[in-house]
Amino acid sequence: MRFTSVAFLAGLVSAVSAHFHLQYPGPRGAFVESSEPTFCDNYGDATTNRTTFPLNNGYYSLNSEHPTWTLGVIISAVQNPNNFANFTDSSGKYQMVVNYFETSGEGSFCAPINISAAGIDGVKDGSNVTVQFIFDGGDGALYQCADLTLSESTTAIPSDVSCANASSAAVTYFSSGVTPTFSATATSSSASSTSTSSAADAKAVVGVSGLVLSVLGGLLALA
Ligand SMILES: *[C@@H]1O[C@H](CO)[C@@H](O)[C@H](O)[C@H]1NC(C)=O
Ligand SMILES: *[C@@H]1O[C@H](CO)[C@@H](O)[C@H](O)[C@H]1NC(C)=O
Ligand SMILES: *[C@@H]1O[C@H](CO)[C@@H](O)[C@H](O)[C@H]1NC(C)=O
Ligand SMILES: *[C@@H]1O[C@H](CO)[C@@H](O)[C@H](O)[C@H]1NC(C)=O
Ligand SMILES: *[C@@H]1O[C@H](CO)[C@@H](O)[C@H](O)[C@H]1NC(C)=O
Ligand SMILES: [Cu+2]
Repeated sequence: MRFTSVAFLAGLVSAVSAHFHLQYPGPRGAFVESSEPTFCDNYGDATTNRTTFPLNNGYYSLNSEHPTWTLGVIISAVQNPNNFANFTDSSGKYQMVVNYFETSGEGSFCAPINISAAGIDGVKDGSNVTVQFIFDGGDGALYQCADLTLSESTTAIPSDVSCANASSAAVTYFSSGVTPTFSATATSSSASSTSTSSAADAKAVVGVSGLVLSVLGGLLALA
């Protein structure tokens, strides 16, 4: 139907400029859309205004501006992680604290995160850690970071933070350790702005592939 194809094209066009915003825990600095394809939204260094965040029963909240998206969360126990390698273990694997999953729906998304369950070295009550959210809504991998101090005794999510899902779409997790093939359409023009966050590092996180097909498939399914 003509209507369907117009909606489909509109989806593709809006995907070009839309991204995601981490709401809670708060990111390192104000959201900069053009920098989101780079390490930590191009905030290279850890902040000192860390969020006290639950070790066991936390929630994270984000806003998706894409209709279909993939998310994973990696963690570093380095005091000032300023490059992707600081989020890997001694064998070079990314330390996942939320395994990659796919879902759909624009707007708020708020889900549990149990940081201790990941069993990462050096991650315990009182640890300073950084979590990096890796999101792909069809225009390439996007990154936002939050610097935390973990606590066993803090509440799951502050009462003044909204925790709601805009959509009731099902979440499909990839198997543990599996990295999805992300869209390769991201611009990496700003990747050289910090020497510690090269495009090569970013590709190492998301894998190298031109498979926009799975994203197109998702959009088609929605249309
Ligand atoms: C930390 O401070 C920076 C700079 O003022 C601010 O942009 C950021 O939102 C703060 N982060 C948190 C989690 O409060
Ligand atoms: C955690 O980070 C804060 C602020 O950056 C720092 O003052 C504190 O000493 C750190 N704590 C530990 C256990 O490293
Ligand atoms: C963090 O990364 C830097 C740069 O690669 C490296 O020199 C440093 O040893 C890393 N820190 C830790 C604790 O792994
Ligand atoms: C979080 O994980 C820890 C360690 O696996 C477990 O003991 C605890 O019950 C979990 N907490 C929640 C709220 O799921
Ligand atoms: C949002 O959806 C996720 C995934 O289904 C779920 O784990 C989470 O509990 C939901 N959040 C709320 C606030 O219901
Ligand atoms: Cu986008």
